[in-house]
Amino acid sequence: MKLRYSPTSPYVRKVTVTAHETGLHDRIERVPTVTTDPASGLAKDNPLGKVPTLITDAGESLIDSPVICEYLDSLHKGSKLVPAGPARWTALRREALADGILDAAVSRMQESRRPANEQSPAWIEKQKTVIGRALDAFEVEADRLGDPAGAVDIGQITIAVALGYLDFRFAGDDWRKGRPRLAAWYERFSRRPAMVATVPKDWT
Ligand SMILES: N[C@@H](CCC(=O)N[C@@H](CS)C(=O)NCC(=O)O)C(=O)O
Repeated sequence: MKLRYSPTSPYVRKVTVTAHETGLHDRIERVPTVTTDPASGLAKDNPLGKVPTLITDAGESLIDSPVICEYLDSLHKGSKLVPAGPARWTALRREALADGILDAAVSRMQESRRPANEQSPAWIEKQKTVIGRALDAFEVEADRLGDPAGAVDIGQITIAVALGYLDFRFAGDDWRKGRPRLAAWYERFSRRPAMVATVPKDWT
């Protein structure tokens, strides 16, 4: 398998954490990809021009981190990251909400990189509000997120990656303030080897 990636993408981190947790990391060849460079050939594998994009051993291109993570989950025999039964919907609900934090945070980041006179303060404020509401929802259920050192699911991984991205890009916002249970859960989850091995570094 080949994974087209960029080093700071949180969606790529989510896939990479999943690869570590499922024991598949060594089976994935990593292909650095600059999404804005037409010479990268990304568009041929993913017409949307986004990373992560996974090319399977059969040559099929899989796009979108939920799809790629579910594919990786289908390849191993261990405890499933996308569980069956009622737990499936809890995990997928949490994944979708945490992906929403990522979407809003990436959008805010991109907006803040536009020339100052083209930026929309209202747009940035809207993304902050969305992120705050989603974090508050996770604080409410923080005690039910599961043992951070135990069996893992895709909801937990995506929440942790989203919180890590907020630390990486918006450390000054202090998302922990007023959310002590979520902060405590994240502090423990961050110690998992898969999280430690994938801490984002600022290349840009
Ligand atoms: N929903 C997608 C989002 C992927 C995404 O937006 N990736 C960003 C990098 S953080 C990207 O490739 N952006 C390039 C572009 O939109 O042109 C996923 O979960 O994989």
